[in-house]
Amino acid sequence: MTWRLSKATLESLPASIAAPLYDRAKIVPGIVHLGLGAFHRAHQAAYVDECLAAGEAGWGIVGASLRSADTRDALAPQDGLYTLAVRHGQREDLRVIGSIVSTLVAPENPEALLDALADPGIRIVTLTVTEKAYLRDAAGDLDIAHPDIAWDLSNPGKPKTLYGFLAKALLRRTAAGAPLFTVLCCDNLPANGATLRRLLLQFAAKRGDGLEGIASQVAFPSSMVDRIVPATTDEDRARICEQLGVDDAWPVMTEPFCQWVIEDRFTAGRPDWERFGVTMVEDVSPFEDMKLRLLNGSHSAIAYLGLLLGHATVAEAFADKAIRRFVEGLWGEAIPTLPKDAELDPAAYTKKLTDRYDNTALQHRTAQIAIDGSQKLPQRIIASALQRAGENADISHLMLVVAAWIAACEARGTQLDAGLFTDPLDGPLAAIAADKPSAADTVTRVFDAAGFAKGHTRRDRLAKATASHLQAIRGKGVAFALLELAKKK
Ligand code: CS2
Repeated sequence: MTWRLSKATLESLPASIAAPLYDRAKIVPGIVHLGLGAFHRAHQAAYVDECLAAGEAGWGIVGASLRSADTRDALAPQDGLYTLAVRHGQREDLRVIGSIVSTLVAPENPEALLDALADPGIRIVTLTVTEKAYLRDAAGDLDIAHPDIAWDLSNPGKPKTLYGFLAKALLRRTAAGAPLFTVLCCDNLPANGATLRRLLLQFAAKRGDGLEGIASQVAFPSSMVDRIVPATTDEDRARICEQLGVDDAWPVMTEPFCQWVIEDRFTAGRPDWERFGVTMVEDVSPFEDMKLRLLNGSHSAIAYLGLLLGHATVAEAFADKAIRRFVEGLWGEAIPTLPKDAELDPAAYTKKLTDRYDNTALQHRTAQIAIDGSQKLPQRIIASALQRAGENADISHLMLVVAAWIAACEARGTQLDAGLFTDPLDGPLAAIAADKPSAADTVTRVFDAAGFAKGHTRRDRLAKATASHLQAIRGKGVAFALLELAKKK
C-alpha cells in the first residue's frame, strides 16, 4: 500500500521536491478563497505559500468550492497539501504547497462557509469561480431571473451563489462590529473588481436589508491573473505519485510563467505580495485588456480552430502553420485596440506567448479552453472588434474566431464528440441549430442569445463579417476559410 501525501508523510519526500518548511500549525487563516479549482492552486495559493514561507503567518487560505466536493475529497485527507508540477519541455519541477489550511464545500454546508467568511480574522476574499458563475444576463447585468439568484433573494440564510454568501457574510460582520474584508476578484473578466462590485450592488438593491450601504464601502480591487493550468490527467497523477513516493490524489500541472497584477486597494491589510513578484498598481485595466485580448483571445481562437482541424492540444494546434499565421493576424488586429501605456509591450508579450504555446510538456487540451465560449468571447474578441469597427478597421480575424466558435458548437455530435465541451448557452444554441438557418440568420440569432455587441451601432458589421466566415466554414471547411483570409493579406 502507498501512503498518502499528508502532514505525516511530508518529511519522507525525496530531497528534490520542494515542500513547506514553515510550521503549518502556526498558520492563521486570513483569506477565504471561493472556487477551489486547479487554477487557484497553481496561482494565488502558490504566491501565498511563498508569503507563509517568508514568515507572514496570518494569511492561510480557507478554500471553498461553490459546487462540487471533488477538490475537498482529494485534499482533506492530505491536510490540504498538494503538488504543483511546473513543466517545460523535458523538465518538471515539483513543489508541495501548504497554504490551504482547510477546505469547504458550500452546497454541503453553507453555514460553515458563512462562518469562515464572517470570521473577523479573514481580511481578504479571493475568487476564481469562472465567468459563468457571475450569473450575468445578455446585457451584462445580474441575471435576476436566474433560479439561484431567486433562491438567494428569498433564502438569505442558505445561499447558493457567490452574491448570497458575500451578502450574508458582510451583514454578519457589520452586526458583529468586525471590519469588512476586501474582495479580490481573480477571474478573466474586464475590470473584474468593478464588475463584481456592480453586480453585488444590483443584488443588494433587491434585498432591502441595509446591504447596499455596507457593500458600497467594500474595496474591490481589480486584478489580472495569468498562468496556464491544463487539467490533470491520470497519467500526470501516476507520474507525480511515482516521484513523490506517496499518493497525491490531485496534483496540479502548470507552466513556469506566472503573473499577477493587482490594484493596491486593501482596507484590511494584505500580504507583502510584491516581494514574490506580484505587481501592485493603481489601475490594472491596461494589463487586463492586454491579457484578455492577446492571450485569452488567441487561446479561444486556437481552441475552436484546433478542434475543427483535429488538434487535441494547444501546442499541437499552434504547430499547425495555418493556425499560427492566423493567430499572428489576430494579434495584428487586437494590438492597436490596447491603450498606449508605457508599461505595456505587446510585441514582447506576444513573443513570450509564442514560447508558452509551444510548450509541449503542457498538454493543454483545446476542448478545455473551448468551454463556455458564450461567456468568454465578449471580453476576448467582441470588445476589440467593436473598437476597431468604430474606426472602420479590418475585423476579419476577430470575427473568424466567433464563426469558428459557432461552427465548433455545431460540429458537436457529428465531427466532434457530443459532450466534448459545454456552454451555458447549449439549450438556445441547439434550438437555433435545429432550425438549420442560413449562416446570416444563425449569426443574428446567436448574437441575440449571447448578447454579443448588444445595443451597439456596429453590431451589424460584426454579425455580417461573422456570417461570411461561417458560410465559408460550413461550405468549404475551416482550412479553406483560413487560406482565403491569408490570401487577402
Ligand atoms: C484559457 C484560460 O480556458 C481558458 O479559457 O484561456 O484559462 C487561460 O489558460 C488562463 O487565463 C491563462 O492565464
